[in-house]
Amino acid sequence: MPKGPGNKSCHNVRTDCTAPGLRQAVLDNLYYVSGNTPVTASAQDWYDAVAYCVRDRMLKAWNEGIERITKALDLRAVAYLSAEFLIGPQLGSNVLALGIAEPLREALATLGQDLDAIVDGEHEPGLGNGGLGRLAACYMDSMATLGVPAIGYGIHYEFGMFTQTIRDGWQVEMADKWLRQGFPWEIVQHEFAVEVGLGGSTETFLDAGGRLRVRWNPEKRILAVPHDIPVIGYGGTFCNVLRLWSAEAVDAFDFGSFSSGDYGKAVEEKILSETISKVLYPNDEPYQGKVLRLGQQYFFVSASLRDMLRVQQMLGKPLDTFHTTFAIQLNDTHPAVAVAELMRLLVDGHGMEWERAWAVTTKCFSYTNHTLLPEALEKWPVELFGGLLPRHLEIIYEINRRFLEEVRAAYPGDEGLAARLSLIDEASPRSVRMAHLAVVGSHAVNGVAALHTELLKTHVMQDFAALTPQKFCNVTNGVTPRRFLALCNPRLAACITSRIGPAWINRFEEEIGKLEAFADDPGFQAQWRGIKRENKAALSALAEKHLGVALNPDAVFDVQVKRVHEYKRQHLNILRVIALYSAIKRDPGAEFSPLAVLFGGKAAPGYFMAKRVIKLIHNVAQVINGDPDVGGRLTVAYIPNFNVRVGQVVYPAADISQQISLAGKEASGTGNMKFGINGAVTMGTLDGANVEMRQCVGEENFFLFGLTAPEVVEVKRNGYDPRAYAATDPVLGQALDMIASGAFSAGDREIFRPIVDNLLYQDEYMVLADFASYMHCQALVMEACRDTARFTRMSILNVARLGKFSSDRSIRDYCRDIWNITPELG
Ligand code: Z2T
Repeated sequence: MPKGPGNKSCHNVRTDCTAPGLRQAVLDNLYYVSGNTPVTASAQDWYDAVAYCVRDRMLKAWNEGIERITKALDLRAVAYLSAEFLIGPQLGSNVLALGIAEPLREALATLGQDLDAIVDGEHEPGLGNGGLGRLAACYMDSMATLGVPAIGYGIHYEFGMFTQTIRDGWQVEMADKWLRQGFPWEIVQHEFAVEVGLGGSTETFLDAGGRLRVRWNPEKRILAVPHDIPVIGYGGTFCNVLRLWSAEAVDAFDFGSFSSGDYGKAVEEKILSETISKVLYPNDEPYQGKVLRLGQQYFFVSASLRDMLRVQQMLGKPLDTFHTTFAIQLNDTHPAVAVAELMRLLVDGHGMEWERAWAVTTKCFSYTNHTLLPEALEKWPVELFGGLLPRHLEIIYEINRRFLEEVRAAYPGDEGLAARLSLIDEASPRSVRMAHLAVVGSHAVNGVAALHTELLKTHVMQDFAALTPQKFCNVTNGVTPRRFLALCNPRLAACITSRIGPAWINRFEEEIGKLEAFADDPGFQAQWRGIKRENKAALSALAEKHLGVALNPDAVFDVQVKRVHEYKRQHLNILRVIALYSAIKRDPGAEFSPLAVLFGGKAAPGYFMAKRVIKLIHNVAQVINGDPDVGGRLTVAYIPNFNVRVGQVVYPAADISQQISLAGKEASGTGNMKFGINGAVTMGTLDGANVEMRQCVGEENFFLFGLTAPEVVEVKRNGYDPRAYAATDPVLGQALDMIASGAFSAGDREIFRPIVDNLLYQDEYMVLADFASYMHCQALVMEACRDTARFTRMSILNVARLGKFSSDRSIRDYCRDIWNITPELG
């Protein structure tokens, strides 16, 4: 007879946060939720039992949070619309927010379980590509911590970002079925499901008041079902919600077909409907103009706006005050169709006059731009757009007609200007410019770093900036110090707290600077180095286990982890590695302090060049790691399947952070900040937020190299010739020759020819132009690393002076400059 956990104690099994109470709760869940006892429980059962126990303790704040948004008449909430939320593993961060790590650890220990092992075993939901999706998650964390009422709206993809495996040095993608083991953090809210239309046609009719109205008759309807994930702030009292929509068939089953024996057809509709939220598009910047992608965008946007209007009506507030209830943030142009959808809902759905609807709409929306790359700006051919969203195309034409009328009134005769500003690109195929729709429909537009915003205003959007300069502002990105320091680097966190107290965790900008006082304290320095070494040993253990590569924890760890893209220049990094290798080969006896160069990141599955760069890195690693002349002094490793979870192990172990994009190409970067607050010193170009980070840490604590953004423009204007650099720099020439001659491919001269030829004959991202400067910088880094006290000081000062890069500061900026919301806490 298995003995049930019983309920003999007086602990409240759902709320008690003492060790005995938590122990009882875990046992209860194991027994009643998973159907297990400690004897039969698997690792997954333990995880679930602990997760539900933690979730229970979030529900008070969670229910209060929902009530706050749906009951308070005078409250403005943020609706953060994003096609991606890369939230990362949930258990650890929720335990941290609730402040129950110690009693929970103790409770589990009495059951023979290790909290850290359970936390580390979580499979993360990969519902984003990279920076943009992770930023949305950091902002959700900060809004909850600062007490900003918010709903994150997105898509509940069945398959998230693919799992990257490496076979013979090549990236091989595997489907990520993240829901296979269930996801204890979400609550499905069927009662708030809404129908979303697609396709069909429009018709006009006269309403009861004799007014001409338009009706959209969609060809297809899909049910959007919300899955709610609580986002609890640090301290555990304030909770917001992430509401992710999944697509279902309106009727799961066509009984007509079923009865007549066509079983296949009976379920066809269901399958087609579910396709909408089936899979995340794994392209980070260059978008793919696929109709399914537009369908995904409209699907979650429409469901979200209808959800907001439901709240507005529940509050009994009139529709023309909708903007006082919600500040709607568009995370890039992926949700920009919301501008047309809100107009449709107000005008067609509720009979509001166009002008009043437009006033409400523009007061609601604001738009964040995340890239300057022209190939990443979304443009939908009108044919495709109108096929899926006929009414929205009409509405966009009407928005454009009125907008261009204003433009022409302000700048009579300037038809070039009107053409450049138009929401429609008239070049064939005619297409809808989503960024233009977002700018015209918003009262504020922001870039994500000072340089990026400047370039937006002077280049990509200069005509809009001239027309409506007051709309444009900068909000430099930030990252959450909870996940990316307190949680992922517990040793450093404890060390910091021992000197300056724990207030830095939710007052990072105000408090972390106090660390500066210890920058030259020898005892503190030794402790600091000891922690970095332990973190490196932890990463080495992981590399040993998964890669069979031994990393020496006494080596300098030099790391580049991010999506693989030519503009991020992983190939510049590997050229540097090859040059260092050549130097060792030339003089194997010369002194060379141990260096481990680590890479990690996924390439878009269809990105030929990026995939070849991954292969090149692997081949170079194989040659260098196996060369007895090197003797382990230089090691190269590729960490597979880089994601949030892996990042949490990598950032704390880095000495040097590689942020080497061509100036003017990386909008901000956020990995740079995650490395920095964990004590890595940046080797980087004057790009994105690097510029501001360098200002904060001081130029002597930042390894700068490369052309500036204006210099890039200048060199290109004069006709950039990459071959000239290869011909005049022997180090560069030799590194390229080695690749071309097959030194890293067993004599095969073809496999890497596309990379070498591209560099020599095109080199859009000016790898060769920046190479010499990069190598010079490398020498300075090696010199600095040899001076232990100096390097440790640099590392401490990087942490102490990066307070600005907390996402709490970013959210305060949004609140003040864009949303007009006052945070309730902090
Ligand atoms: C993305 O991660 C970013 C920009 C995009 O433009 C798309 C994706 Cl998926 C459409 C990144 C930027 O590259 C990076 O510089 C920035 O830090 C990040 O967004 C967050 O703003």
